[in-house]
Parts: sequence; C-alpha cells; structure tokens
Amino acid sequence: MTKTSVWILLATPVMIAMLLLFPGSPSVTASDQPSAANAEVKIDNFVFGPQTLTVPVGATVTWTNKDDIPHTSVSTEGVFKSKVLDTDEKFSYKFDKAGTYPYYCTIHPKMTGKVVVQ
Ligand SMILES: [Cu+2]
Repeated sequence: MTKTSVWILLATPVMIAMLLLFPGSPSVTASDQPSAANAEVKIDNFVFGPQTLTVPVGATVTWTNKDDIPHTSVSTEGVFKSKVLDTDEKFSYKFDKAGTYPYYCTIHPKMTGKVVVQ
C-alpha cells in the first residue's frame, strides 16, 4: 500500500465525520433544508417555551409536553388543535402560510403562546 492510499483511508472517515458535524456546510445544505425549518415548543411547568416562536413558511412545529400534567396546544383562531397531551406526548403542525398564530392550553387557558410564521 502506498503512503497516499493510507492517507486517503485515514482521511475519509474524518471528512465524513466533519460533514455530519457541520450540516450547514455548502456541500450538504440542499438535501438538509426541510429539517432545518422544523422547530420545537416544550411545555414545562405550565409554560410554552419559547413563548413566541418565529419560523419560516413551511416549517413544522412540534409541541412536546415535558410536564407531568396533561396539556393541549389549541390555536385561538381554530387553525390547529392538539389532543390532550400526556407526559412526553407530541403534537405537530405544519405552517404553510405566513402570519401570527396565537394558541393556548384548553385545560389551563392562562397558558398561552404564539407562533410567528414569516
Ligand atoms: Cu395546560
């Protein structure tokens, strides 16, 4: 085996690891875009976090209930409506139109949040 082929054998896993570690690098951006648009809201201690979430058009937002109490995520304007989420249950909604989407928990109406799609 030549010195060059040894170098390639050693360097290839390193280059693959770097691509995985830096998904924002230009060579992989195109195939990675859908997941970059996704965002998460965590429900914890009776609070939606972050309370105002800003996402691009087409993003899917996933709510996860990290509380040991059931909660819901229901659009104030009837755009989306989760079922009752028990601990660690999730609800996802894809936002295809720009706008501001206020929502609340129907079990605890004082819990409110907002998704801004732009
Ligand atoms: Cu609640």
